[in-house]
Amino acid sequence: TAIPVKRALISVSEKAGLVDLARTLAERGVEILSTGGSARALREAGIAVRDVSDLTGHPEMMDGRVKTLHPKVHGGLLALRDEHAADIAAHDIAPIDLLVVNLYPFEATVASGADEATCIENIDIGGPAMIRAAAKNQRFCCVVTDPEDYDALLAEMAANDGATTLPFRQRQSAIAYGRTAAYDAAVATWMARFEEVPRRIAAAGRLAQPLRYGENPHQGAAFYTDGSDRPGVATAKQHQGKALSYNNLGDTDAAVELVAEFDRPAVAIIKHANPCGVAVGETLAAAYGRAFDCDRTSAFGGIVALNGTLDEQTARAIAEIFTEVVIAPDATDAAKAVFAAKKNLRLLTTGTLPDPKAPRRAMKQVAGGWLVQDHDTGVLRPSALRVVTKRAPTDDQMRDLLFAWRVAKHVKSNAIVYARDGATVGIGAGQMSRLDSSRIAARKAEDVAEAIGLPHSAARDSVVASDAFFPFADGLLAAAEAGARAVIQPGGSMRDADVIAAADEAGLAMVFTDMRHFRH
Ligand code: 93A
Repeated sequence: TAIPVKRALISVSEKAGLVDLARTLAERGVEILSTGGSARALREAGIAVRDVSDLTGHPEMMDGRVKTLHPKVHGGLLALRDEHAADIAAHDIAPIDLLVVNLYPFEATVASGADEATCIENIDIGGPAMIRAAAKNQRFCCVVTDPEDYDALLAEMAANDGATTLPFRQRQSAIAYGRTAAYDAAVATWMARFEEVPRRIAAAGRLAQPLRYGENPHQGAAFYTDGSDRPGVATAKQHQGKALSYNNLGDTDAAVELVAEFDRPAVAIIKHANPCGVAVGETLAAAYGRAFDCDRTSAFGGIVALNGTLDEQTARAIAEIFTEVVIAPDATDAAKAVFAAKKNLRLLTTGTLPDPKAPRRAMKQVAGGWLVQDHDTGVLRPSALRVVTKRAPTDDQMRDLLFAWRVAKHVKSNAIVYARDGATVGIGAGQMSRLDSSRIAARKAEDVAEAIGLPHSAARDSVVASDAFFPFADGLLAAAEAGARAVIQPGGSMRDADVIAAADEAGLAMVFTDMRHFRH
C-alpha cells in the first residue's frame, strides 16, 4: 500500500513553507506541477516546475476562475492505477500521487470586512474539487491542505523511501474533508447573512486546541475557532502560565464580554461564569480595588478582565491574591514583569475588545439538535428609559442604574445587581426565584460592609437592577429593605401596577427598560 510520490500538484494560496517543501520534493526527484502564482514563487526560488496549463493544454482563464478544472487534472487525481489502466493509457493521463492545496482565504477575507465582490471572488472552486478528488482516491493519492502538515508529510516520505503509506493517506483524507466541509460551512453562513432565520445552518470550525478535559475530568473536550478572527478569547495571545482549561476559557470569555460594555476603565472578576465583582473608576487600579471589595472571598481563584492596558499598579494589586487568568487588551512591560514571578497565573492580551453590538449567532446544543439565536447585542439607549414612579432617579442614581443594568446582562438569570458609585456591592445570580436572588444579593452587600468596615449594609443608598421584570412586589420590597433607592427593570409583568405602587410606597425611583436580559 506504499505509493511512491513521483508526481505532485501544488496549488496554494498560503505560500508559507511552500519553497522548502517543494525543494525537498524536487530533491527526491518528484515532478512538480503547479498553478500560476504558486509556479511563479517556485521558479523564483529556482525550483523546476511544470505549469498545469502545459499539462492540460489549456490556458488558465477567467482571471483564474478556471485553471485546474480539467479532465487531465481530475483524471490524474481520481484514477485507480489498476482498474483504470486502460483509461489512463487511452486518455494519456499522468497519475498524480500527491496534492498540496490550500484554499483561497475566504474566511479571512470576510473577517477583514471586504466588499461582496471580493468575498465572492475568494470562494475557491477548483481547490476544493481537487482536494475532494484526491481524498476520495486515498488508495493512491495523498492530500495535504495545511502548511502545518508539511513537516509530517516530509517525515512520512523520509521514513518510507519517498512513499506515503495508507494510514497516513487516510489521516490526510479525513483532514482534507474536514477542511472542505468547514470551508463550505463558512460560505453557507456568509451567503445566509441576509436571512433573519436561516433555513439551513452550517457550523464551521477548526480545532484550535485539544483540552485536557471538559467541565469535569471524566469529560473529553476540545476548543474550536470559527475563523471569524473576532477579538476575544479565541484570538488572545497568552504570555505565560499553563494551558487554559475548558472552564477557564468559558469564564474568560464571560469576563471579556462584560468589560467590553464600558467606555470608562472597567474591571470584572468572574467565578463560575458569573461576575462576583465589577467596577468602573478613574483608573483600572481603582476599579480593580472596588471590584475586589464586592466579594473578596469569591474573588480568590477568579478570572479578571480589564478593558484597558494592564499597568504595574493594577498588576501588583491583582497579584496579591491567587488569580487564575488576567485578560486585557494589552499589558505594559512593567505589569508583565510583576506577573512573571507568578508561574501559575495566565496573562492574555486581546489587542482590541470585542464589539458588544457586533451581530453573531449563538448556538446551544440540546439532545438531537441545536438551538440557534442571535447573540444578545441589546444595548440600552438612556433615552428609551421610562420613569414609572412618582420619584425620578437623581443623575447619580441614573448613572449607577445604567451601570448595574449592563452588569446584569452578564449575570445568569435570575439576576439581581446592587450597585453604588460605579461598583457592584451585591450580586445574586442563577437562582430559580427572583426573590432568592434579591435576598442573596442583599446578604452579599452585608458581607461587603463587614469586609470593608462599614457600619451598615453596602446596599444602603444603592440602586438595583433586575434582568427581567419583578413578577410580584416581594423581590422589589426585599431590595428596598436592603437599602436600594432606585430600581431598573424591564417591566411588562401582569402586576406592574402593584409593583409600581409598592415602589411609590417605599419611596423608590423606578425606570423600565422595555428590554430583558435573560442569560442561561
Ligand atoms: O478560481 S478557482 O476556483 N479555479 C480553479 O480552477 C482553481 N484551481 C486551483 N481556484 C483554483 N485554485 C486555487 O488557486 C487553489 O485552491 C489555490 O488556493 C490557488 C492557488 O493559485 P496560484 O497558484 O495561482 O496562487
